[in-house]
Amino acid sequence: MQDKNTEKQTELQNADRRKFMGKSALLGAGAVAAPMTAAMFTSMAKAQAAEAGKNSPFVHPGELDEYYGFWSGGHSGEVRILGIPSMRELMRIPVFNIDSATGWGITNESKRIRGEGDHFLAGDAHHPHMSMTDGRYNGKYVFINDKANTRVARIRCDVMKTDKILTIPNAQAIHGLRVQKVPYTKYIFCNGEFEIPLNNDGKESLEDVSTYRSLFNVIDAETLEMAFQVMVDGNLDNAEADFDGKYFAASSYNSEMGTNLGEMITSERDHIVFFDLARCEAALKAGNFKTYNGNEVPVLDGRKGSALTRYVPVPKSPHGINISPDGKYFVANGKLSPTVSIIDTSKLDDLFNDKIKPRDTVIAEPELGLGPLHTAFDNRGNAYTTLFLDSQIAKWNIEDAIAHSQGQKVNYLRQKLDVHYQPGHNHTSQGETRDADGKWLVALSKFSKDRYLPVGPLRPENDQLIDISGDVMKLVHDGPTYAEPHDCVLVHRSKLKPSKVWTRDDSFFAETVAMAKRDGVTLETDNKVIRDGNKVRVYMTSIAPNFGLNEFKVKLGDEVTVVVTNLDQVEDVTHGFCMTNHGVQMEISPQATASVTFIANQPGVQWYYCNWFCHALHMEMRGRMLVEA
Ligand code: CUK
Ligand code: CUA
Repeated sequence: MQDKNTEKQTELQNADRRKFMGKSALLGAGAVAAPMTAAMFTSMAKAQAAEAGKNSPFVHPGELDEYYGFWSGGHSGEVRILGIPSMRELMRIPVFNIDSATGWGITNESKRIRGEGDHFLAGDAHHPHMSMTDGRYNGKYVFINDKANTRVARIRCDVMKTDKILTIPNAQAIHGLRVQKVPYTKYIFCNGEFEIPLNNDGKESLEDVSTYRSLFNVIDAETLEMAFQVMVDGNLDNAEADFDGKYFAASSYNSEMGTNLGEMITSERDHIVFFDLARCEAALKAGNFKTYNGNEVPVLDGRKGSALTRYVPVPKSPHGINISPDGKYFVANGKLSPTVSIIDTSKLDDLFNDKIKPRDTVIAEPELGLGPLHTAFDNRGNAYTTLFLDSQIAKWNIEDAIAHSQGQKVNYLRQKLDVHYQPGHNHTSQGETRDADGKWLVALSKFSKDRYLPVGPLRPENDQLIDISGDVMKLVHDGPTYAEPHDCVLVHRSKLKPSKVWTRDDSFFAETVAMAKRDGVTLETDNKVIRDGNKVRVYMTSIAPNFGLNEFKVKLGDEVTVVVTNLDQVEDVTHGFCMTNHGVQMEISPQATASVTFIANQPGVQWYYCNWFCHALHMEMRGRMLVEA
């Protein structure tokens, strides 16, 4: 067994696609006989070339994109906004990272939001998902997980800033994250991927893993506080919600609860865990929970045999779990099996009422190719599955796959398209909502290899845009991106109405406004220096190309807080504040207030300047701080 596992691992680690193609039979299952050969696909593709999509990827200068794409920035810790179909990067939203341009992690406002995790300078963002109403994007929030430091953050889509971050207790390495789709996003939920002792207090051992658990975490979307957690058997990976408001689902690749690779890939089947939301809420209300690690978060017991969960066995170390936009089917992606498992959502009630067995919910297991990781959907009954090892997207028809599994002679595979290379997630335009429109597919390829000019040993990833509007998928654009787009969502622009300037009563800087009030300062008019022991608060306005204060004095060792209020009303006239030689800078967008605190630890004259280009006299927008020895 160990040898076989080592062999599989070697295959997984070897990222050369050609080698995989040659040795594919070594990777489990043996039978990789797809219903159509590559040559047949080629001739079919040629015959249908006329039926390729008619979407134009060209967005000419001055034109606007049709979709907002929210991209995970992976281990850069940020979220990015791309325009689709141009694939232009429109904005970066710092979340778990420190950002020099905006002062995220430097300003007092961002430090408050970063909260107890402020000392972390890093993060690992994977799954950005927007809040929904009745299964449709509502344009309010985007949520994102931090696998590295077990956190979840929320981005406000009116100002496109992170406004809350929660550290999840009792769990480790938050991975899969999704939102409740129906009736609205009351909850978001996410998975603790790594198994740890439930009371993780240093009294446990590395040998005895019997107390190790993974937790399914349910969070109140509005307060971004923990609602409850559910203890499960096995670990948890990715997650998905139904379109009925009843069930959440999570995949488990390590049902073995192994602690090394060999142990983790022993079983031919792992499972998808389904969670009955109403039963979880009832258990919570009835007080059927325990608490751990000295915190008050209720932990429900959803291990095998519990009424709260059901475990559906699927092959093999499944990864992504995705629901079709008509709400009928969950698709579990086999990863180490060349198949996906289609789970009929209409059978889940019977499963929870013990009228059928878990495997009875799996109505088809079509074979697609090597390394299925994630599946996306159009609005015409087709699914698009990434094949990591084959470096392809498999387009297949769901109803045909079900008919095929019932013995009908139908070909469910529609096309396999080469992507470059090794795709992880893919996502269709609005494909995780009822508004799936079947226009665009983005493949997030983990390797770019030869697709771009070489830039040293570290290469960009490759986000590829595919037109899926016709019968034939057509690759139309290569987009290099920096580490690392695990996942993205494509939201029609009609769903979003971002603010053009801040409103003065925004909660983002409300605490700074309250501080000014305590100091008797009116931020919109006053330019004042207030001394409070060795703390000095410097209040100034900005209006292009002037700061309200041209100079101020402090004493060596003072703790200085500079508060800048940008009085400009004009869209896009953002100012910056940088105090030279102090590692201090920040952005102040129109009508915003921002503040930063530092120690004046160098005697003499220090210039401060505006570092967001704002005016012909931007270079002159500066002033002096005298630090008296
Ligand atoms: S995961 Cu990266 S390829 Cu974090 Cu959604 Cu599947
Ligand atoms: Cu103000 Cu540049």
